[in-house]
Amino acid sequence: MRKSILRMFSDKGILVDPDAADALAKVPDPMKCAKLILEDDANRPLVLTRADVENYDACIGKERTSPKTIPKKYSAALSPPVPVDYIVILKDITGNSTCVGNVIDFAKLFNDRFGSLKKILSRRRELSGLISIAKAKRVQRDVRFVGIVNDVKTTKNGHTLLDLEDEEDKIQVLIMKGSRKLPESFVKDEVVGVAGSFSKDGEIVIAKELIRPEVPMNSGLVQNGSESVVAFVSDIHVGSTEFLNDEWNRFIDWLNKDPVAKSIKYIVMPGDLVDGIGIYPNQEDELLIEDVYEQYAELAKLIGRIPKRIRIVMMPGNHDAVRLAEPQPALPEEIKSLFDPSILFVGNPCYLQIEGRTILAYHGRSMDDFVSSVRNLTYSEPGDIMREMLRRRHMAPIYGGKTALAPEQKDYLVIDRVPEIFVTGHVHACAVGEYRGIKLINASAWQSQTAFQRMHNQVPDPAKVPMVHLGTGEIWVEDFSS
Ligand code: D5M
Ligand code: FE
Ligand code: ZN
Repeated sequence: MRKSILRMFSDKGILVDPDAADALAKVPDPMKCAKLILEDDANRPLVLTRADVENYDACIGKERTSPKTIPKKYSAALSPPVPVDYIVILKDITGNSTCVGNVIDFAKLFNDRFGSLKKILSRRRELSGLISIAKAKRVQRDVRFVGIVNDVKTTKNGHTLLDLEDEEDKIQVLIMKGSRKLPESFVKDEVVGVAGSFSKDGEIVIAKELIRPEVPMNSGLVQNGSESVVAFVSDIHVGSTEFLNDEWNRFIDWLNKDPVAKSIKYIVMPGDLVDGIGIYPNQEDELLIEDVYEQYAELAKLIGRIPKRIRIVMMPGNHDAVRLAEPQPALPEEIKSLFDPSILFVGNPCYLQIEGRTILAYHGRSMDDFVSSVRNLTYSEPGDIMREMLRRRHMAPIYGGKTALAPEQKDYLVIDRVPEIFVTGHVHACAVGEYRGIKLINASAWQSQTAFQRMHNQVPDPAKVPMVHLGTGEIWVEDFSS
């Protein structure tokens, strides 16, 4: 048994650490566990470790996705042929925040980010045999290492110079101008892998390859028999004078009457549910409802007309009544209590599984920082920005920009699982696309252009609803703008 399992790994070019072999032998169903690991192309390791084995809940007998273990509140039997109808929260800061008291310790956050992304990078063949920066400096040969970007400079000759750092040392890496295969745009605090060789004086490393954590190539959703549709409704901004009441009502009427809408079983709302108060200077001039509780009460009223068959997932954004620093926990009890108890409140970002599909939902505040740091990224093409997040396996790498980050001990903005659907809001655009098999969605808005957006020449694309069929992966947009 042990031998045949080890052979399964070696056939795929994966080495098995002895500790991992022991762990595998001890799981309730070693063969099933091995198959699970081998099928998980997204996370295929170069060397299988004990941690890899223990990472799979199904291996260690903790099946989170089994319908039996799902809290009743979020599960409801559907008539056949769809066997189950449920939502599972896979990862969320809510209830797990460790930012307490006044100890502000960003070191733990960045160590966790570095560790998680290094783990992803260490599975890349281009980085096999990677060593620490300190060791690289000692060996002075062709080296491979991982670092977090401390600074990015352009030299007077137009080359790029990166200051990289790991847990114990720092190094400078030179990327020659025009070198093909090497990415050009780096942002502060992203984690990259380098393969390169030392300069003659042994001071800096000339990069031959720069490796991003990246998401694996895959060909998209495999059909799963679900007949449900999930709709994405972002940036409602209730309370704003620019809230699009008529368009909203048109959408709700459609949900109630149109036969096409019958298959919608879930609505995910990725933040900016209300306009809030004191979010930007002179916001009062653009508020119809000046009390934040009344804004949520009005939202509850608007949502009350959504057909009861639809499960709603609500996430906060930068206009909502929770801490601004990300990851943001779910809305507090006093606000939840204004809503129907069937609504599921989650944090920002949040990994969800709906009918077996992994969905990563993030409001998207960091898109402001991506647009100001990376050439060629614009507010009108959020899909491009989301692709940059996936390449870096991080939703908000840049520290010190507009996106406030909370000093949690774990970095919840790392994209450690490969989602099947990735949805954002914030930029009030409507975009659907795909990157390496992952559906990308920016879920429009229900607010027309604000004075601020007018000033910055930002043109929203409101009152659109992107939808995904969970069974087939088909994706389309319903337009309620006129
Ligand atoms: O953000 C809606 C859109 O407006 C989003 O594209 C960012 C832009 N926006 C809003 N406020 C600012 C500031 N202060 N700086 C830069 N860009 C901004 P929302 O979160 O709905 O206000
Ligand atoms: Fe918004
Ligand atoms: Zn926003």
